[in-house]
Amino acid sequence: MDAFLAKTDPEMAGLIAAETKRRQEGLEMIPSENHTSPAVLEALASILNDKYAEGYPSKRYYGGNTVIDKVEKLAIDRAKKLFGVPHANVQPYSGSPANFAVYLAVCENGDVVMGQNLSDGGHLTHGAKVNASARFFRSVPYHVRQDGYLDMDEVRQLAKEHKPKLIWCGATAYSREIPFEEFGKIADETGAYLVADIAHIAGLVIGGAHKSPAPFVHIITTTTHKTLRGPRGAMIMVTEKGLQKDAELGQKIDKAVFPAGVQGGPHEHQVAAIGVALKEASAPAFKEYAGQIVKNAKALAKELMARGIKIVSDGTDNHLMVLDLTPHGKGLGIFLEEALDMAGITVNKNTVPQESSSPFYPSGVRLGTPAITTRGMKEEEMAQIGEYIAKVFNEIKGCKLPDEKEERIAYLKDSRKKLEENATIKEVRESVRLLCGRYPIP
Ligand code: DSN
Repeated sequence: MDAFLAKTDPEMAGLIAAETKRRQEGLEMIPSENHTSPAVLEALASILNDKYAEGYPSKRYYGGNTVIDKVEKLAIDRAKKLFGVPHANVQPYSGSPANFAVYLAVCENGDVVMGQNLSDGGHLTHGAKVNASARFFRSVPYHVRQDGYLDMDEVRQLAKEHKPKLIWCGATAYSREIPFEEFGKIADETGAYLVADIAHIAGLVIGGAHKSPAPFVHIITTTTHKTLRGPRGAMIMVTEKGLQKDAELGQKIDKAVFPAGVQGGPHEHQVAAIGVALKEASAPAFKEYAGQIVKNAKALAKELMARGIKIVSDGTDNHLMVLDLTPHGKGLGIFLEEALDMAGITVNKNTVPQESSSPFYPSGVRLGTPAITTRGMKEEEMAQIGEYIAKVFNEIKGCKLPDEKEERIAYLKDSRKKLEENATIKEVRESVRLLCGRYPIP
């Protein structure tokens, strides 16, 4: 395959080669990313890309879908078995359209919806102010407590007061186990649909490293490319509990994905690759992988805290952690993200609970272990990586983000220049390169 691209489009082939090199020589620690297997990528780059298949297996609006029907059915059956659910839709292009389809399936314009507040670790599509979910529905956000854990008393009180049609549980920057059972009780008490968005933890759920939401919620959404280690894509599943609440829920979800929602023809190459990822995730080795992700995250958090870095909720139960840099000044996330990038460690700046700065200049950094665990790294390497991160952090902790916009841009430009010449960061970069050399990406 590579040989064709190098001939027809050497410029693009060169860029793909450069990104491969970057990923091989650096530590990918954005917790929503992973390194997919060559088998998943092979399915993704297959001839299935060429087929239109609007509709669902045996109910298509185009001819020539006998093979495609089998592909989609196989992926659906694997999803149902692995997650223990009676209904699965594997067509969502990605997480945001999947979540939007859920709204279309169960809500009317103006209904009340509840989700975890954005700077408390929630996702944009769970009712964040800037998102369509807050434009078409009345969003009532819930929060984490001062200790960084979900405030379930607040969730119950808000649900009783506002009677939401739908409650989201699941997050994008939350390092503790999601109490699905308690959410389930609150939804039952108030009559709401409960949806678990397990995009971040799907692989942990399958691998037994996080409790499954299936017995407690009505609907589960997930992307397929994070801890699940598949292609970019998403799934929506309806649980037994969901069908008990509404026997038509499966059909409503399917209709909301297509034709009522934001999608047209399904990406069947992506569906096939999801099927391959689900098969990989059903192997015993995946259970070990999921367990190791969590062990690694715990080891890394311990090392960072021992080196004086504050972590929201003082640790982690899953694959990620949010470093809270507020004690050293507000808006430092961008400095640490950029300095770590220079050192070959890829993370993302992130807001922290009770954020005192802004989403573009937040006071935290989010990082995690799914991708580095895929490469085979274990606790020993986590201690090393913790040391590297702490060393880089020491180089930026004196930075001060100016309040004025123009001043900020000039200050960032200047600090970038200084960091590029920083001897400690250069030294860490070299150590990272050596470490990565011992752990090839798949
Ligand atoms: N962008 C994803 C993440 O990084 O968590 C969520 O959509």
